[in-house]
Amino acid sequence: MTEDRVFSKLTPTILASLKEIADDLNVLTGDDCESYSRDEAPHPRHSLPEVVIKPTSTLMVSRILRLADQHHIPVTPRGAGTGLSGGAVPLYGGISLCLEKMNRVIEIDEANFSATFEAGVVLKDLCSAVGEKGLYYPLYPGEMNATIGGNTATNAGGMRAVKYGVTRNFVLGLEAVLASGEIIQTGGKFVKSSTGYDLTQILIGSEGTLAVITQVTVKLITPPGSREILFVPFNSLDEAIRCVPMILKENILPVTIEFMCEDILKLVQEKSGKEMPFKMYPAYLLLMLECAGEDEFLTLTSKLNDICLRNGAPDVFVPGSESAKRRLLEFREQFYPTMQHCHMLDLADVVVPRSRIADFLDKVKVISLKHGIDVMAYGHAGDGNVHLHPVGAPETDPVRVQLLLKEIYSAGISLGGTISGEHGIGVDKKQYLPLAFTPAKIELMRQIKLAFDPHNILNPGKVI
Ligand code: LAC
Ligand code: ZN
Repeated sequence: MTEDRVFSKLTPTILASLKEIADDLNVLTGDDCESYSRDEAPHPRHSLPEVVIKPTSTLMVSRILRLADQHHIPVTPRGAGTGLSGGAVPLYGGISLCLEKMNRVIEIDEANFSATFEAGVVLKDLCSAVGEKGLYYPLYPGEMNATIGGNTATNAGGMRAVKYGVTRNFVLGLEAVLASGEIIQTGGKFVKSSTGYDLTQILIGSEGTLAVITQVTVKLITPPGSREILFVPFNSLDEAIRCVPMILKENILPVTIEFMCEDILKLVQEKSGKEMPFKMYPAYLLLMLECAGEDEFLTLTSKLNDICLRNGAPDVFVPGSESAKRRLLEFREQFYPTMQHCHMLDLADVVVPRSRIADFLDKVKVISLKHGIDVMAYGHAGDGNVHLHPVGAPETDPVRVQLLLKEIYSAGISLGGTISGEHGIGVDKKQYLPLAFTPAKIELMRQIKLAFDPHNILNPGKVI
């Protein structure tokens, strides 16, 4: 989409109509809009919406969109604002449509192992609601305060993708509102469908550019057994990464396989004032297993122990108590919040076939040296999703960082990967999309966008 589109400004008359639709109580203007001008992306672009509206029903969303479409007012949908690619930044002002008040549990269907939630339900509440019925939603994109609507809009992934996949693998159906105000239902409480184009899947990951997701129906499972953790040190990152395919080849499917280096662990120690519970080594794999009982745990641990020691691990740490496990996971969860205060210049979340992570990281090392910019790496080793932080003085020329990132993305693509594994394109990675997609594919995406949103009012300036 071209950047020179002209949108209408909100007039007092339109604002009055919006207040009539949404009720004064759900409308913010002026300084109250400040925190809706950004999300949690590394270099947030602040762009103030002219108004923030917090609808309380799908019908309200529909009426707001119909009005916005008629007057050509841009609408930026938003959940909890925890996105990392600038997807919720209202680039052209207009309406920030925040779905946080649409937070009702619509239905938990125990017979069909499914549940339907309004888009503003946060994961924490989703999990406890299904937990009360003895059911379980296994995905964990890392932020329990994120909304299920936001997770769906970005196709959030996270640490449990090795075993469970990503959001699109657990969404069965949606209710969404088109730019015209039309309300549509897609999919349903069934796992099979060969009935035309899959509109559920096209809306998942569309980052609010095609429709506003108002309800999400998810698949559920029964709660897994106990969760056990192995924390495996290595003398180099290369050795750690090269051990991952060896584990998977042995037919062991951990929930999580994360990789990390001592640089980031030391930073977390320093910033949090908390000691890492284990001796420091240059690199680690963190493995999480789900075990039906003690016997399975012992069998898997002994198998994993052998594989890791055979592949260069000097030791295997098993945190014994629940609190030791929690402490380790908390260390991992502190990576991004810590990096936010450590001269992070950007954040990439390239995904490559998992067997190519080591080759990818070798290439990143060469690119980093060439550009004279350090790059810190950690991420989801079990599914090939690598997080990279170029780091340096805040005054580092952004053009240099962009050139570095362009080469990093190209390297990932050349190994069979793509630009974003889980954070989305938003606005921050839009310029790199042509590296991954041919003009014909981008044109196809434009045509899809046009079919859903002919006047381009939905999250303009994002993705394409
Ligand atoms: C993580 C976020 C940055 O994996 O995706 O910590
Ligand atoms: Zn991640």
